[in-house]
Amino acid sequence: MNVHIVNASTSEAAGEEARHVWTRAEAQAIYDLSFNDLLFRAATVHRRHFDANEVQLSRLLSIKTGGCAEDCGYCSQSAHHASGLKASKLMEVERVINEARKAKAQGATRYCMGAAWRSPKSRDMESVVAMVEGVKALGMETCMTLGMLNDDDVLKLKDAGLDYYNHNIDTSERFYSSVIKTRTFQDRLDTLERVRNAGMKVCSGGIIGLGETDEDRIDMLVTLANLPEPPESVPINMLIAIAGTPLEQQKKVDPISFVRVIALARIMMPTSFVRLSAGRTEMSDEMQAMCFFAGANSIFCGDTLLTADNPGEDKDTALFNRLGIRPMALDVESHDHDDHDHAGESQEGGCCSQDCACQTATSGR
Ligand code: SAM
Ligand code: DTB
Ligand code: SF4
Repeated sequence: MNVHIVNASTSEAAGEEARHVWTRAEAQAIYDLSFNDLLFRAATVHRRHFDANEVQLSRLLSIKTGGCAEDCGYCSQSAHHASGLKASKLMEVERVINEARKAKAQGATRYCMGAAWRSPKSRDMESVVAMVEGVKALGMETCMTLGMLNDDDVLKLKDAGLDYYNHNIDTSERFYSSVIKTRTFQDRLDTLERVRNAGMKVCSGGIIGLGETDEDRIDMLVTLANLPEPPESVPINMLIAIAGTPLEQQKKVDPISFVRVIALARIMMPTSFVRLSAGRTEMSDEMQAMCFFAGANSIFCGDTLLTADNPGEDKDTALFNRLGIRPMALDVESHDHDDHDHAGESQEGGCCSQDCACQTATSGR
């Protein structure tokens, strides 16, 4: 097996360990481990960097719904598909801030605002900037997903104080054009590079269940993990098969394979938040529990994603109580996770000390 180590300049500057560059063969070998070995390894990595009993809560809002010029095969909001969704204009700034206030009261620490655009128009940027500023003033982290950005857009968002920009690569480069024809995989990477160069945090992941192979799933994670800096946030969505879209008849994802993807993401991007994103209404409590064990440590809370259903507060509270999981507080989330070295891999899943939350977490039952 070929193992390449690079000294990424940012790591050198910070005096950190050299960054590992993943090969497909290495990633595939981990993905193919016996399920128990894979989960044990992923959980061990997870505990090194995070409290394994805490999950970060993000809340989504569609600030501009439907009528999108792009043809993403999975999306209810594309004007190319007959999903029956009614298109709406950009939401008023005050309404967005009020919705964010409610989300904060329900425990969300990050507010993610999404627009069904190929890219924002310059006339929209004033409102978008006001939304970022207003939500930040509530003391929440901000995230936006507006499609492709130019240099001017990224500067405006950065100046407004935007914390994260979400822009998913969705699948492997090879499979990308089978799902989306109106833009390229490289277009996505170009926007991610602009966001990163402007100094914002990157949120980028993909969708499982588009008809891709295991190799496509692994290649998607290799691309993300090998970015000059890996995304701080990695959403893994399970396809919500929406009537009227080309993917409405896709067969359901095998839960065990889905958990394998989460585990591999955790192992390859140890300090990133791995978000168990779309598709949770179709997942059993047991499947979600396995995802959390494998290293997922963020979810979208609330009863709606952008246009599709999400489990909602009552179900998630019950799930967290069954599992003894706590919502992550904002200050914990933003601390440097490398400093809190939970169980070292050599300790084979044990924990750092008796006082650590890994030892003291109580069941919510
Ligand atoms: N228009 C922007 C863009 O494409 O970047 C932002 C919104 S878009 C809805 C954000 C992401 O949601 C997509 O990249 C995709 O990964 C995910 N998504 C959209 N529809 C989905 C579906 N039906 N099932 C699962 N994930 C979905
Ligand atoms: C992401 O990866 N998933 C979220 C967020 N980023 C923007 C969106 C999920 C959308 C699910 C389908 C819908 O609600 O329309
Ligand atoms: Fe438009 Fe985003 Fe939906 Fe693609 S995923 S059709 S870009 S809203």
